[in-house]
Amino acid sequence: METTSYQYAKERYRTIGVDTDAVLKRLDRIPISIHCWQGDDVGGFEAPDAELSGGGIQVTGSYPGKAQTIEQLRADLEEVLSIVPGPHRISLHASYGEFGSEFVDRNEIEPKHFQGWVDWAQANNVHLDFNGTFFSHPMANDGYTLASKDEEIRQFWIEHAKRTRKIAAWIGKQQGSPCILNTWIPDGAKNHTADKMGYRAILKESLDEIFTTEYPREHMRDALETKLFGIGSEAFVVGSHEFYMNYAARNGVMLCLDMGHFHTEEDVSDKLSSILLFDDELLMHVSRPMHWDSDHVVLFDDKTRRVAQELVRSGKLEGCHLGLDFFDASINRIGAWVTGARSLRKALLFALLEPTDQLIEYEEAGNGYAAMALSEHLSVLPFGDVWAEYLRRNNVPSEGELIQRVKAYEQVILKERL
Ligand code: RNT
Ligand code: ZN
Repeated sequence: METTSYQYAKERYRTIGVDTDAVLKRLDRIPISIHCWQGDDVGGFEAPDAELSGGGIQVTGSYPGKAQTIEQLRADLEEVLSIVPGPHRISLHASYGEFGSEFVDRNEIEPKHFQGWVDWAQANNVHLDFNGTFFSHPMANDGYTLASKDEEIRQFWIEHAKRTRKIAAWIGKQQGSPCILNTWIPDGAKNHTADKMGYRAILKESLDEIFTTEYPREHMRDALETKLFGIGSEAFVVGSHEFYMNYAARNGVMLCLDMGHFHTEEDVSDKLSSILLFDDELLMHVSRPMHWDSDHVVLFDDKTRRVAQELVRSGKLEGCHLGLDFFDASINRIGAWVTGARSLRKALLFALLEPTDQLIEYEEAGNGYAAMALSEHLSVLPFGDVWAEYLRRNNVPSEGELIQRVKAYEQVILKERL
């Protein structure tokens, strides 16, 4: 039963020309891809003592209860899926395969190592996305992978990349939904580099080789993730934004924009219309950078709202792929996951509740003040009641129930892991 507060909110939005019921239906068809790596601090399951090393990502915090096995990670993900409203996908890293007791190196991974995940995904009514793992590996220790001048290292990672594409296509075919494969490499240097051109030429050559095999679009799609800098690659990142913008445009590959991969003063949302004018799809890594690519839990803040707004306003929301990318080990990891995923959806709802045509009309009529005043009006409409109704329809905990719900799982399940 709809609450009276929702009915009141619906009426308020109706007066500005927004149909909240239609918006809730649309919102309920937008998948958010939940990243597996928030659950175990990007550790993966290649070796019991695998450690995150090299390549500009770092997890801080030691909150108890992190998933130590695939079974635990899946249990945690199932708990998360029961708390977040709407459709979701799960984004897997190659290092999260089921390798059993044998050591399977990155250039040896095969579809069979991910059969368990495909079965699990099917049982849990989610589709999978995939990522190559080009870090936390001895072959990545000197800072270069696909752009390495060492032919053995470069070939090793090319083989990894080729296999991730094959696995992604295999996953997509089985699940009947294209598996989005994101490729991010840490390549770069701490100090200024004389041969930037040389390294970028090598990366281009590696990518050309990797992309020679074509896979059906219904099975898999490639995305390339751009970056400004990382820890240990402060002076030079081979796969910069400009590099991949050009590569993607000329080769028909999708871009992946991570919100933490730009100068902090840059407005990432402003890039979307420039990309989506020429492309119909894009992968977003929704994150919350603080001072740098810090991978904080996504919140319902200005940056997230602006990205959501631009996706909606561009008219290409449905063609874009929304992935989360953060890892906070300083708080309850389930809570981090849940709040990040719910905040992004909240931002999407907020964006969908905007009477965009009216704003454009005001702008075209030269009435800049009206556009400004309407935006301010939107900020005080009963958005929370529409969100609460969405949670109710999806049968997930309300905002007020969240703390208890996360605590209960911690007390029963996470405690056992100590
Ligand atoms: C790193 C990239 C990349 C990773 C994940 C784990 O800066 O953002 O997306 O966060 O692949
Ligand atoms: Zn990312």
